[in-house]
Amino acid sequence: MTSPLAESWLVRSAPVAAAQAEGRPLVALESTIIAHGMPYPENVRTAREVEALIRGMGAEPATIAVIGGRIRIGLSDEELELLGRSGRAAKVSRRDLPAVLASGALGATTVAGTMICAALAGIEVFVTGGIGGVHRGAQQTFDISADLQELARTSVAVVCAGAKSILDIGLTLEYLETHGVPVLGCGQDNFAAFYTRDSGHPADYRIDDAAEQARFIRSKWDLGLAGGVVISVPVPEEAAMPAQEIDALTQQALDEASAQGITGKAVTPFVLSRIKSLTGGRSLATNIALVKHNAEVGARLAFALSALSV
Ligand code: PSU
Ligand code: MN
Repeated sequence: MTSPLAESWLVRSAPVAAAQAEGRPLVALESTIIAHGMPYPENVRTAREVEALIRGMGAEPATIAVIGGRIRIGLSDEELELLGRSGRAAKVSRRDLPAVLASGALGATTVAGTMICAALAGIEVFVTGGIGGVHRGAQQTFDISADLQELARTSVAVVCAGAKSILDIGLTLEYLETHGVPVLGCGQDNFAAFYTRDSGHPADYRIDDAAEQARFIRSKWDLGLAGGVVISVPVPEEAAMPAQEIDALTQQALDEASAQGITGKAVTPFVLSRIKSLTGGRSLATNIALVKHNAEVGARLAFALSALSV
């Protein structure tokens, strides 16, 4: 149960409030992917299409952001436009949430930030593109996404296309194992690598069936084993990028980032946008396709989880 104090910082949209009152399944969506993950106007169009897809499957989408000093659960089309177009939304992870609430600034929530807000709002399933992870060279830089620590502590199921190969995927999986975060492969044995289907590393368990995924997740939480579950869904075959090409371009983008002195939370958005230019926009098409596919998997999981609750 969310405390009344926490509840006072949340504002649900009318459709989200109605869905929760009726006990219909909900799917949380992040806003950093809109504000920092994709260029305008494709970002806003994709956000709307993903919401429509979830609605079309009978679940309710809840895109999460911080606007006007409140955590907003469910956004209007105008608010999606504001986030996607303004270029001034702060990137909000666990550390940053109190800052944007206090200042009233516009905030786009990351995977970590969205997990926190979804859990506060009572939403169990969250769909995104890729999770953050342990960056290459983290042995020197200590750059490990706060998403991983959030997965360790906050009980939300995160449906994603794995993690980008801009990260050290092997170390990312090691970190998750240490913190007791299970990684489920959906549709294949291996963990997915965002633009490509196969990271070369096995997921912990392969579960294709939504009802079994739901039983897995429910048993974890029923036992009091707090923390997230990663559901890794590979990008659809026809939308995947050639692995060699993406590896080379990723290395180039990372080298440029380090040559330009780009560090900290600016690294991921910089690399994403460089890869997009270097691929002439093809990586963006891949990104859009995988998010939409994840939305379908997430909506099915939300139904399966809510079927277990009754
Ligand atoms: N990976 C993507 N697209 C994204 C992100 C990650 O493929 O837009 C965003 C997510 O919001 C994620 C954040 O939570 O980047 C991780 O940033 P960092 O590496 O700074 O923790
Ligand atoms: Mn980082």
